[in-house]
Amino acid sequence: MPWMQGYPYYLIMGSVLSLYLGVSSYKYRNSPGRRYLWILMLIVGFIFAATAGEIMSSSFSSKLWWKNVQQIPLFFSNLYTYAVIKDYISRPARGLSRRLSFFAVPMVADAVLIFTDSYHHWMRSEVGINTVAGISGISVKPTVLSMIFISYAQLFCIVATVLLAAYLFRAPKKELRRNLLMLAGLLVPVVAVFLLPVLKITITGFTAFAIMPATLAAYLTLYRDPPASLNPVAQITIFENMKDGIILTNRNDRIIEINEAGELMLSELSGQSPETWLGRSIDSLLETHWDILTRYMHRTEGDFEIEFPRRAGTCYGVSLVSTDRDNIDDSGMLIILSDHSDKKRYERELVYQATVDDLTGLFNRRHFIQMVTSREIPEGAGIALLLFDIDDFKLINDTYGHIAGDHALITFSEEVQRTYKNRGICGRVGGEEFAVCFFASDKHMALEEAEAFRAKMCNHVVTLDKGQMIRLTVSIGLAYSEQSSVVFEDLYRHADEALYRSKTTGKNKVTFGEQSALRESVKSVTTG
Ligand code: GH3
Ligand code: MG
Ligand code: MG
Repeated sequence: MPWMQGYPYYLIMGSVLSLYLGVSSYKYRNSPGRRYLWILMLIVGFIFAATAGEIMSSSFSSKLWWKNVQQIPLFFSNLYTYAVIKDYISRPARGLSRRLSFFAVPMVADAVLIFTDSYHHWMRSEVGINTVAGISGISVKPTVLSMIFISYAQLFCIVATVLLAAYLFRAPKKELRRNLLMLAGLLVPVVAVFLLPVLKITITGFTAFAIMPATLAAYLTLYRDPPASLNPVAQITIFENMKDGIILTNRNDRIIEINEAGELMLSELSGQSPETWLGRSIDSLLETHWDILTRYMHRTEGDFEIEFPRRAGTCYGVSLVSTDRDNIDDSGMLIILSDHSDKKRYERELVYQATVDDLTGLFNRRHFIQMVTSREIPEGAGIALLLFDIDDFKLINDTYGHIAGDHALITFSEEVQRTYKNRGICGRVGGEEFAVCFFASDKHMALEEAEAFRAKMCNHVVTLDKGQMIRLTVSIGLAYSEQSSVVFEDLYRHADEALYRSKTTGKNKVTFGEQSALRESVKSVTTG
C-alpha cells in the first residue's frame, strides 16, 4: 500500500495538529464547559507523537519504550474524554477535578506496572514485533490484569458517550446539531475498540486516529461554532436583556445589530414602528433629530441628552461611538440610547426644591440673589431693588391662626408674582419679607413703580380659608443704581436700611435708600 509509506508523517501531523489545538484552547481553561478540552487535545497529541516514536525507532528496546510511553496518554484520553463531556453537559460540574484525580489512581498504577513489566510480567504475557504493510510496532498479549485496567479506562469513554446521548434529549433544540456532531465523534473511538479486532486491523497507532474525530468534533463544536461558544452566548443574553438600546450601524448607515430595547427606543424616537429596525437605514429616523444626525454624520463621538418635543418629560441619553476610529470614513457607529426620563425628572425636582420656596412658589433667597446677580443690566437702564415686609403680620397669625397666616402669605405672593410676571424677579427672602428686582430708566421711575406697588398691595384683598377678608399693607425699602458695576450686597444693604426706616417711621410706605439720599422718603396714605 503506497499511501502507508507516509504513515509516520500522518502521525506526526496528527500530533502537531492536536498539540496546536490543545495550546490554542488553553485560554478557555477557566470557562465552564470547556475546562478539560485543552488537556484532552494535548493528550491526543502525545499519543500520536509516542506512536510515531514507536514506529520510527529502529531498535526493539526503544520501540518498546515508546510503546510504554504511549500507554499513559492512551489511558488518560479516556478519562479526559469523560471529563470534557461531564463538564460540557453539567456546567459547572462541581468537584469534578477532585473526582478525576481519584479516578486516575488506577491509571497511574497501570502505567507503573507497564513500565516495570519486564520484571514481573503481570501485564503482558508476550511481547514481540508486528509488521503490517511495512509498519512495524510492538505487539503484546495482555494479561487478565492488564485487560481489567484497559476495560477500566475504556469505561470512561463509554460512560461519556452514554451521558452525551442522554443529554441530547434535555439539551436545548438549537444545540442538537452540534451535540449530534460531538456524539458522532465520540462513537468513533468507542466503536473502534470493538470493531478493530473484528476487522483484524492491527496497524500500530490506529487508535490514535480513532480518537482524533472525537477531539476534532469537540473542538469544532465548543470553539468554532459561534452559538456554542460560551462568550457569545453570554453576550447575546446580556445584549438582549439590556435596558439600554444598542444600535450598530455599518459604514452605509444601515442598522446591522439592534437589541430589543433599541427597537422600542428607535420607534419611540421616530414615531414609526416597523416590525424591526434591523437592515433599515438610520438616516430617515435621524432626520427628525438633527442633534443626533449632525454628530452621527460627522462620526463625532460623545455623550449628550435629547428631549422629545412630542412627549414632555421623556429624555434619552445618547452615546455615539465610532466602530473604526482609525478609518472614520469607513466606520459605522455604535449608538447607545438610555432612558434618562426618571433621572431628569428627579434632577428637575431637586433643582426646584433648591431654588423655589415651597410655601409661596417664589424663588428662595439664595436663588433670588443668584438670579439678580447673573442678570445683565440693559443699556440705558438701572437696577431697582424693592425689599418689603408685611406690616403687623404677627397679628394675622395671632388673630386667625398660623394656617390662615400661611394662606395669606400664599395669596399675597401670588399677587406679587402676577404683578412682576414679565418684568421683574420676585423672591421670598425671609418669613414675611419679600424682594423684587426690576429695571427702571431712572430712580424716579423706580420710586413711582414702588409706590404703585405699595398702593396695589394695600388694596389687594386677601380672602382667608374661612371666608374672612383682610387687607395687608407693606413697608418698602427701595434701592436703585445705574452703574452696571453695582455690588448687589450694597444695593441690598441700602434697600434694607430704607425698609427699616419705613418700619420705624409709620409703616405702609416706600423709603428710597441711597447713601447720598437716604433721607429721601415718600410718605404714603395709609389705607386699610
Ligand atoms: P412688623 O410690621 O414690624 O413687620 O410686624 P410683624 O408682626 O410683621 O413682624 P414680626 O417680625 O414681629 O413678625 C413676623 C411674623 O411673621 C412672625 C412669624 O410668626 C410670622 N411668619 C413668618 N413666617 C411665617 C410663615 O411662613 N407662616 C406664617 N403663618 N407666619 C409666618
Ligand atoms: Mg412684618
Ligand atoms: Mg419681618
